[in-house]
Amino acid sequence: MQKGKTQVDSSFYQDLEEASLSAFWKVIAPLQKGGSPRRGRIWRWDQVHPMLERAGKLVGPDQGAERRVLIFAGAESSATTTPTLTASVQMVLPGETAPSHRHTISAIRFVLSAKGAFTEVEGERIPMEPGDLIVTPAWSWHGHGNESREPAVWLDGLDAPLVRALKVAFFEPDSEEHQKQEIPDSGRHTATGSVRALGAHSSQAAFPVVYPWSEVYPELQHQAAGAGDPYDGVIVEYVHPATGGPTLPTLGCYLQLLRPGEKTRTHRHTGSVIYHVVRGSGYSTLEGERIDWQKRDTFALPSWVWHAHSNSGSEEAILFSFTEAPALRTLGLYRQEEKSD
Ligand code: 1HN
Repeated sequence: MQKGKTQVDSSFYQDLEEASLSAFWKVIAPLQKGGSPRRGRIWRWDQVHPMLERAGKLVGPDQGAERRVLIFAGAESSATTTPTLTASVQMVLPGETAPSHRHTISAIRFVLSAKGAFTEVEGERIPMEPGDLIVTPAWSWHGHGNESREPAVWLDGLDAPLVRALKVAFFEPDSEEHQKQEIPDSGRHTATGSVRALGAHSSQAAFPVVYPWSEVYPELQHQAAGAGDPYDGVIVEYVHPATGGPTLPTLGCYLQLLRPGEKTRTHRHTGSVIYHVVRGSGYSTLEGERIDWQKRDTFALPSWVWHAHSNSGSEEAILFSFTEAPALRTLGLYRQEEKSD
């Protein structure tokens, strides 16, 4: 064969198509580039909150909506925030219940406001307090209720797009059969988790875990006395209490603090990240684009995008975040790069 550009007559490609075959050299270039989105996105609370209030008047979990959830819709689809993660806000009004169901999609909930509402995971009621993180592992029954006088609002985080892409999404609504099932252990079996500075990872067992704000925040403050991380400021990881590994096999959760004036260095890594501003104000630079944020805003960092964070306010800034990076680590697909600036 001649060296240089391949000469192939067009009937070859037609015949290939009819044989359900495709030529590597015709299709591979875009695949090698990866093709993930490069732009960050932000959902500002002053736009999200009025829409949630309106949804509160229009639909409810008791009127067939199953859950009153507004999904932060990213560039790829209206049901996903990044190609691998879904983030949403959910509101349960006084007296409402969101029926129990289970799915192979794992979820985490970061509570924004609640006084007496609860999530029920595997038959156990977990009361919600602002700043708490509640974990519903894959295939655990979970529903929500609110017997207080205050609306309950939280941020949901799910690995839904990842699970769907792997074609392993299973869903089961609540049933009389499930209702009748005795909970084998009448004692409390929800574990209370804690945080640690960044470290090693391993796999884990599946049971509900709650990380109370009252335990996590003091640990973050304790870490704030140290130097912090050049790329993340002061950061702690929500670790699984049984394994010391990530929050879930597919989702890692973090709480980070940027001290007034603190500006992190720029890096990038595989794994997208959803950030929620718990406290304070500042900005992040994503692929050179500045995104200003303040309390209760939520923003998404696509995979492999250069980023740095800054606290431009005079108080501490606190970001809650979650990422599919644990799944990537397990699969040997995690990588990072530091910018020499
Ligand atoms: C879901 O099951 C919940 O159980 C919340 O509260 C948000 C977003 C996408 C898919 C499933 C819930 C969700 C969700």
